[in-house]
Amino acid sequence: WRTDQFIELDALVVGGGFGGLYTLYKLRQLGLDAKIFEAGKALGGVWHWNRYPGARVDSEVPYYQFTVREVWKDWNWSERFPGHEELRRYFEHAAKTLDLNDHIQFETIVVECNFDETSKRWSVKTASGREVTCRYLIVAAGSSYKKHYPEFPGIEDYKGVLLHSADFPEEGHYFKGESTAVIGQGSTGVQIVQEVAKQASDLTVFLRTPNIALPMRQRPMSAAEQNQYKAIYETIFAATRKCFFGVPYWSDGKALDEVSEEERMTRWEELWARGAFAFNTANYRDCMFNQKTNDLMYEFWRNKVCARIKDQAKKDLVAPEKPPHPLGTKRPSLEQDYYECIDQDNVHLVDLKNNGIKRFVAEGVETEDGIVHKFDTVVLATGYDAITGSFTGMGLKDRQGVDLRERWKEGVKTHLGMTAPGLPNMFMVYSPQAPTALSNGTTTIEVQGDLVADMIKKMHEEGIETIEARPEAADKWAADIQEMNEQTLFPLTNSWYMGANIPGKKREQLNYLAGIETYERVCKEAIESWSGFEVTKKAEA
Ligand code: NA7
Repeated sequence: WRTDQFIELDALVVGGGFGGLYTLYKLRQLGLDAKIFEAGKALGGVWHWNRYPGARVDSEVPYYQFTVREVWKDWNWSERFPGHEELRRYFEHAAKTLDLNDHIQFETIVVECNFDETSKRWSVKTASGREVTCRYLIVAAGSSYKKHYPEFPGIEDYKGVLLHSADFPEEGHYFKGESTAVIGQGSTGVQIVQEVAKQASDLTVFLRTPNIALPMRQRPMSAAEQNQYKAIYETIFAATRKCFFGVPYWSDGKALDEVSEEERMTRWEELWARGAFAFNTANYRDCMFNQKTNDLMYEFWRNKVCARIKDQAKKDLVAPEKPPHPLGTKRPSLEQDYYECIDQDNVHLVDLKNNGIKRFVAEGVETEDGIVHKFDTVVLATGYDAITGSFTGMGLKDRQGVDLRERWKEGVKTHLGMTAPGLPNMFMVYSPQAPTALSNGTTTIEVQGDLVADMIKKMHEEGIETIEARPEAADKWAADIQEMNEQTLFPLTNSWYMGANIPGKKREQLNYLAGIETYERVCKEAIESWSGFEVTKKAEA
């Protein structure tokens, strides 16, 4: 099928990251002729594109992997939080084990998708002019694909090396002895600082909002340790679907004011020592709802962090007395020695809130105080048009020929975070209005991949030709999410969870907020009776 010939598929999956590969596996298990189109040269999705030093996953072993037995039984990770090279090797292992390699076409970018009313099939065009048709179109193009390049004046005049974190040269970049800048301190910027501070002669961090980073507690993992736990992997994986965040961390169900200060401090020390996202996901049940509870968490965090920084000015910037935003309403990074790196003499902070970037010049960056900071290399860790950018950037047209980008301009509309009005037989995985960024990625992906396969199987069993989200169901799904959001502290923060990191993008909660277990249950119930769907049977077509 890798020829220039016109081909007809049962299903086309767009994207070769975790979401695409898992869905391909599920659809091929149903006996469908399913294929992947992937923009990159290899599998991995974000792990294919993100090659900056220190790029690693923030979900710990064993949660961030396929739960398919054939894949995990012979695979062991080297660290609790695996790095990007190891993740890419893992994708090769998974695709080989599941025998999927012959069904993936790389360097193939989808630029337009139209639904043909006569054949009831999608017609998909690629950047190279290729066209395929498919009965089912599955978009698994990722939450962090469309890079955000802020419009800094004069950036084209800069003569040094300019890199976006998701666009590093394959051979890497040698920072040793260089004068380097990093703009942005989201999860990516925090990871980069920890590596580059140890290599560059000097590193300047342009900081707009400090990251309320949590302790990672990285450690090596032996095969013996993992093999021992494999006996209960199936139980562990089942548990990931039964909890809110897709990892088995549970709040003890109490609100903060139901416990004594002593009990609280004991619990917080324990969560802190555990590392990963334990501190914000296994905390008191009101931590994302109650400002006072969240403020106390921040105070605990700040005391821990300040004890690790000697330089008072730096302390004031990365751990200010007043919280920059409620803890957890922006994606916290996980860090090992970030604050020690920030404290190094060769690391300098520029506080963009008081001294913004005026423009780029040939030698580097000029700040508003008139100082020109000279750099060999500038790294943009400025993030993505997250969660929706990949879905609205592939020329996906609805039945009226209107692009999804237009349709979602005034707000995202999906039913169950997987289907959308006007887009029959189109399914989304790792998508807007699903638990996507607020859950362990692979848990969300497997739940959605299973649900997509269930929907298609049910369609076959019931002789259904098309299913399509009803507009009123999509309105309700969106309204329910925004209503839930209003109960939380999320709206107080301009985060990419809220679509608020991209100028001009509609500000709204982009994630389903009731947790993975509820999400799966609600979706299953709706699919069972096709609630919220327009269903067309073959005979009627
Ligand atoms: P993020 O989390 O969007 O972080 C981007 C960072 O870049 C953040 O600190 C921003 O500051 C900063 N930024 C963005 N635009 C500008 C401008 N114009 N000037 C200065 N600073 C700017 O992206 P990441 O790549 O770190 O993380 C993406 C997610 O991918 C990650 O959480 C994982 O889930 C996977 P701000 O906070 O807006 O003040």
